[in-house]
Amino acid sequence: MTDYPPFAGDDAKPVSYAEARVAVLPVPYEGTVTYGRGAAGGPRAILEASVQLEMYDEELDRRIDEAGIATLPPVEPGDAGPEEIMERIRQAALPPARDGKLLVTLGGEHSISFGVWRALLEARGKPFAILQIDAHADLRPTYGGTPHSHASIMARAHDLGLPFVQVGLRAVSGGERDFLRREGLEPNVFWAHRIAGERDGGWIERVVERLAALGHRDVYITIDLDGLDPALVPATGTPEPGGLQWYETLALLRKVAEDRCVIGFDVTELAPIPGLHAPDYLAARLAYKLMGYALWEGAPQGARAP
Ligand SMILES: [Mn+2]
Repeated sequence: MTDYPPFAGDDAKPVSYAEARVAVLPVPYEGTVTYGRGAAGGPRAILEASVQLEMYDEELDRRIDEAGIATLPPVEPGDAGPEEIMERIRQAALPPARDGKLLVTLGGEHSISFGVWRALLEARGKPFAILQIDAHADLRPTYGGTPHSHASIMARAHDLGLPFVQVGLRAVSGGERDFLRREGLEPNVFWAHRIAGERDGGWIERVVERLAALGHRDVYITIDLDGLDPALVPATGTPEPGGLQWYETLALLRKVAEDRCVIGFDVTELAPIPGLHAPDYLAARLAYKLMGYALWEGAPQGARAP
C-alpha cells in the first residue's frame, strides 16, 4: 500500500523534506463513494503517471521540480470511519502546513479536503478562500448518513467559514440550488453551460474578480476531476457530460495564481481505468502545472520559489 513512487520519481531534483517547497500528501480513501468505485487507487495512479512527466515546462520556461517536491507517506485509511479519516488527514497535513510548504493532496474521494482545510486553518490561524472545480456543488448537508461525504464537502467549507467560488457545475440538486440562493452564493457559481457559451475565456477574469471579492488573498484550490470534460477524464466515479477543457483549465489556474496567493490544492476523484493511462497522466500533469503556477506566478508567499 505504501510503496508509491515519489511524485515525478527519479527525474525530479532530489531534495530533503526540509529543502522542499512542495509537499505531496497521498490519501487513498474512498469511504463514501456512491456510484463508480476506484478513487482509492487515485494516488497510486497519479504518482506512477508523474514518473513519466517531462520536468521542463515550456510555458514557465523552467523545471518546476527545481522547487523541490517531497512526497509524504500516504494517509492509510484502513477500515476507519469518516470522522477518524478526517482526523488522520488533519494530523498528516499539519506539519507541512506549519512548515509553509505548498500542500498538494492527492485523492481519494473529494471529502478528504476537509482534513486538509482544518490543518491549514490551524497552522495559519486565519481563513482563506477556496476555488472549487467540480461538476457538482457538493453542498448537501449530509449524504449517505455522514457529513463527511464527497457530496457534502463544500457544505463543510461553509461550516468552517471558508468562502468559495465554484466552477464547472452541471449536476446540482434543487436543495443545493435553494441553498445557493438563500445564502446569496449564486454570484460565485460559474455554471458549465455558461462557460461553454464563452469559450473566449472572458469568464476567467470574472472568476478572479469573485475570488478577490471574498476578501482573502490566500486561496486553496480543490479540484474534483469530474469538473473536467469526461472525454478527458472518463476515469472518475460520477462522470457528467460537458465541463472544462484542458487549456481553459490551465488558463484559469494560471490567472488565479497570478492574482491570488495559492497556499495548497488537491486533485481528487480519479478512479483509474486499467489500461487507460491518459486520465492518470492528465491528473499528474495538472498537479505539476499547478505547482509551477503557484510557485512562480504571483504574490509572494512563504512557499514561493525565488
Ligand atoms: Mn466533488
